[in-house]
Amino acid sequence: MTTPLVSIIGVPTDVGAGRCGARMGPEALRVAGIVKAIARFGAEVRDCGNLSGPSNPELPAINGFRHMPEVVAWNRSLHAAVHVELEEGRLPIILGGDHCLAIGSISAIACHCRKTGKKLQILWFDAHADFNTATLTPSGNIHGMPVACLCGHGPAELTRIGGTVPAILPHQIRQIGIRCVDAGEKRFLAEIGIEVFDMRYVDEVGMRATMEQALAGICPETHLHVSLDLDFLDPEIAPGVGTTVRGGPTYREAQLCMEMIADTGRLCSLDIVELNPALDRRNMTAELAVDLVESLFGKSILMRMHQ
Ligand SMILES: [Mn+2]
Repeated sequence: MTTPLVSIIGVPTDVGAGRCGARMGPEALRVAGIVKAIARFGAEVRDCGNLSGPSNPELPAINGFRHMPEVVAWNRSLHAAVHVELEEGRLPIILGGDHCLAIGSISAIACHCRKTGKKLQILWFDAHADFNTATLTPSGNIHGMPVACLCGHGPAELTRIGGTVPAILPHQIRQIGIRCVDAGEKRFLAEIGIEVFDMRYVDEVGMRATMEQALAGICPETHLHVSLDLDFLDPEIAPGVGTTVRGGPTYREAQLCMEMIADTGRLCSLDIVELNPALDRRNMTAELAVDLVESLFGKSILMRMHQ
């Protein structure tokens, strides 16, 4: 019987976002009880505290990117921190922070999978595809670009953080809950061949069938990474994010996603990003995130315990 080893890494920054506040995300998730919630299921949880890095200069875009040096600095240190935890056989949970941080976390996870011969599969829960580039994006906010960067489309400072370009291949990522994509981004996504289960699809076939397809092909060698942008959820239940989009999944649909992931027993790393406590109501979005994490861990940890 092995005890799952979980490491929590806080990354208090919003340098990739359009509005400030996500830098308070890690503390709000701790206040909502994330450490205890995971430990309850028999995991040994190590809270590594918060990484440190440059503050948010709140400047306009330069050559199509806002805060490039700061985004690079945060992602480099996150890459290193995730690498250390994976080397020790631990399951890292990244508390963001905005979604630009997925560049650092997923590039480290991809390196680890290449080294250990594991098959990386990423589930990207989001209202947005995050597949913008400097030419496509009007704002230059890098939290709208991590998927493009990970697939090798973006500035070298970001695409090369993990050493291998591209860090991941389009077939390794599946997106769920998407409902806000601009025209250029849509064309690019289709061209690249990323599998997108948008809200129209969820409406038509239901969340269970959607998740069955999103999880298809998972095997004992799979390293399953979940990147959970809290704007995936309907703003009625999750108001504490910077870029709300109406028409997201309900509480039960989101719980079903997490439970079906837990059933696979293959969850090996997790990002929880875009929580903005300045926009939240009485920490309800943080508490909802903790509820979801409980579902994500309850069952998968029980399965690991019987291995
Ligand atoms: Mn996102």
